[in-house]
Amino acid sequence: MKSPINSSRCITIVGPSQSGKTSLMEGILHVCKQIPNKGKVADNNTLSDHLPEEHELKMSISMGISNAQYMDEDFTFIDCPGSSEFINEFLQAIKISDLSIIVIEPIKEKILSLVPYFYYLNKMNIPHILFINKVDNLNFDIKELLGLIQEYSPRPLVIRQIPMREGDKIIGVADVIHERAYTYEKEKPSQTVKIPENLSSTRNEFREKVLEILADFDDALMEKILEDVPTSTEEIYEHLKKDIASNKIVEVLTGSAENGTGIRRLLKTIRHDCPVHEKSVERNGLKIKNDIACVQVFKTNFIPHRGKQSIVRLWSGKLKEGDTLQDNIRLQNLFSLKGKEFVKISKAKAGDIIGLSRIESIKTGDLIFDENKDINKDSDLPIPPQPIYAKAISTIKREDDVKLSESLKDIIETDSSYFIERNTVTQQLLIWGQGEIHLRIAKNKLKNNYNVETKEEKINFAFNETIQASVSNHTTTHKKQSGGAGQYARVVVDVKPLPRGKFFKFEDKIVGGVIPKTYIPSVEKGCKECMQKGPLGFPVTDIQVTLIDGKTHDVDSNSNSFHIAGVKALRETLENCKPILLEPFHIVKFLVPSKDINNIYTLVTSKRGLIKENQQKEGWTGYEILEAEIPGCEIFNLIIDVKSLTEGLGSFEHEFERMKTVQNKELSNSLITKFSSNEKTE
Ligand SMILES: Nc1nc2c(ncn2[C@@H]2O[C@H](COP(=O)(O)OP(=O)(O)OP(=O)(O)O)[C@@H](O)[C@H]2O)c(=O)[nH]1
Ligand SMILES: [Mg+2]
Repeated sequence: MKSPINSSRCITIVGPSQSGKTSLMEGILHVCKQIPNKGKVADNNTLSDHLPEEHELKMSISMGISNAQYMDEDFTFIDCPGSSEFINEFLQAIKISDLSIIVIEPIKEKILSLVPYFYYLNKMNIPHILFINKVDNLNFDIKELLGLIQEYSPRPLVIRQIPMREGDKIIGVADVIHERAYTYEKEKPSQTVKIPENLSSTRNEFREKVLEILADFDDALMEKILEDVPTSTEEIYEHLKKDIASNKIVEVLTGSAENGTGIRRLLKTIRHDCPVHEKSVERNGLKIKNDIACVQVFKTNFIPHRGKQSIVRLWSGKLKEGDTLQDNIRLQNLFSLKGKEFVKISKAKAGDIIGLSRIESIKTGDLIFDENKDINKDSDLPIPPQPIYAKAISTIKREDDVKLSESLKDIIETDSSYFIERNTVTQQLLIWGQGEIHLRIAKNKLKNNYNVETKEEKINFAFNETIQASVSNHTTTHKKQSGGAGQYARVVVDVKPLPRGKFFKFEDKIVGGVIPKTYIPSVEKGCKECMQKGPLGFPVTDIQVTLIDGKTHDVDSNSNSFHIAGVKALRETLENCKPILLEPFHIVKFLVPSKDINNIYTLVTSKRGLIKENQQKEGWTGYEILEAEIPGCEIFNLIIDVKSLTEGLGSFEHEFERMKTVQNKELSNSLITKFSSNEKTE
C-alpha cells in the first residue's frame, strides 16, 4: 500500500531512568530492519548507547538518534537519557518532536517519577503515549496501575490493550478497540486470536471507558453513545488519532522491549496516530513557507577528527548536497543518522532529521530560514536547567590553560546546562553542571576529545568581610627617603561601617588644601586596593572612609605616595574596627516529592538554612516547592543530598538573596579554615 504520508515524523522516547528506553529503541530499530541484530544495554552493543561512559554506567547520557522506516513511512527516533542530570537533552529533543513515548515500568513506587514527564510534555503541548514496558517479568494489575497513574496525568489515559495472563506470565494482550487479541511470540509478529472468555467483560468495561473519554471531546460521539448507536472501530480510531494529535488524551500500550513483544503494535499505533511535522511547526509558532527551506539546529556535537556536527530538523522545503542557505551557509556534508554512524546522503525532505557537518556559523537553537538574511538566533529552545553542582578544576599542565578555555566553549555549545565561572576573588575556575556524572562527562570529554587533563581542587569560597566598629582620626604617614627622589604622604582618616549593600563610600573633607586636590583620588584608590583583601582574608565591603586631614612635603609628595598612604591607612584601621565575616545567602526553591518533605526540612537545618514557605506547583501532583534560605557555600554539593533523600527525584533552583554577618566566632573560624585558599586539602 502506498503510504499516505510522505514527510518524515519524529518520535522521542522518554521516561524515568532504567525504564527500558534504549532497549525499546533497539527493539523498534530491529523491527524497522534498521539493525540486523538486537543489541542489549548489558552487552554494550545497543545502537543508541555508544559512548564509553554509557557502556561503563549502563545508562544513556545523550540523545541516541536514528532514522528508520516502518511500512514505507519515514521516522526518526530519539532515545533520551532518563537521568535528571541530562534533562537538557530531553527538553531539546521533545521540543522538535511530533510525539513522545513515555516508557515506564509497571511498578507503583515508580509512578511519581513520571510527573516531570507529564509536566514538561503538557507544558510544551507535545502529544504523548505511555508504553508500559517489562511486562515479561513484573506482575501487576493493569486497572490498579492505570488508576494510580491517572492521578498524576492531567490528560485522561486511554488503555489500548489489556494483558492476557497464563499463571503469572503475560502471554499476550486483548485489544480494547478491536474485537481480537494477540499472543506474544518472542521477537516475532504476534498471533491474532479470539479474546479469551475470562477477559471479555473487563475488556468491554475498558472499551466503554475509552468511548466515554473520547465522547468528552466530541458532542456527536456523545450523542451516539447516549442514544446507544453502535460506534465502529474505524470511527474510534479516527477519534483517537485526532485527540492524540491535539494532546487531549494519552494512549497506553504494553509490551517488553527486552523480548521484542508489543513493539509492532506500538509502531502501528504511532504510524496511525502520530501527527505530521506541520503540527509541530504550528505548535512551535514557526513562520515558514512550505516550499522554502527552514532548518532548526537542536543538537550540536564536536566529534574528534570529524569536527562540528549540527543535528537539524528540516521544518519545510528541501535540501540537497551543495545547496547554500541564506546566501552563505554551504551544505557540503549532509548525513542521515544511525547512532554513531553517519551515512552520507544527497538530499533531505520536510520533517527529516539529518546531520550537517562542519558549519561553524550555526549553533543549537538557531533557525535558518532560506528567505531571511540573518540566522534567527533567539528562536525559543527550552531554557536549560540552572547549573547547580560545581567543582573547581585546573589543568595538570599549565600550558594547557588556553586549550582548556577553548574546549570548555565547545562543551558548553554541546550542552547549555553547563556553566563556567571564573572567580575573580579566588582565581579559581569552577565548572557548574547538573550533578556528579554530568561533570565527570565534561572532564572525560576534555581529556579524550581535547587532550586536556584536569585535576579537581578544593573549592575556595569567596566570602566577604566588613566591620562593626568605627575608628576616628587615624593618622598614617608614608615616608621613604633612601636614595633618589623621596616619598611623603600623611593622611588622617575616619573609618565607619555602612549598611549592607552600600559597598564603599569615600568622603573628602579636606579644608585649606592641606592635601592638594590632585592627590585625593590616589588616597581613594589606595583604600580600594586595600579592600581587596581585609584582615580575615576576603574582600571588604560596606565601609566609609572619610579623609579629614593630611600633610604634604614640598619635594617628596606625589600621587604614588598618597596611594600607598591610602592602602596603609585602611589596613591599619580595619584591624581595629571589629572585622566580621559576611556570607552570601541564597533563596533555594526545592522541588521535591511531598512524601520526602520532612527529609528536606532536616537537610535545610543541617546546612544552617532557614525554612521560609511551602507551595504547590501546578502540574506537579505529588510534589511541593519548599523555599529556604541557605548559605551560598553549601550550594555546590547540595544536589547530592537532595537526590539521595528523594530517590533521585528532587531538584532545586537558587538565587543570591543577601549578605549576612557571621556572628558566631567559632563558625566564622571554621568557615575561613574550610574555604580559604591557604588550605590545600579539605
Ligand atoms: N525484563 C525486562 N528488562 C528490561 C526490559 N527492557 C529493558 N530492560 C532492562 O532494564 C534495564 C534498563 O534498560 P535501558 O534500556 O538501558 O533503560 P533506559 O530507560 O534506556 O535507561 P536510561 O538510559 O538510564 O534512562 C536494562 O538492564 C535492560 O536490560 C524488558 O522489557 N524486560
Ligand atoms: Mg537509555
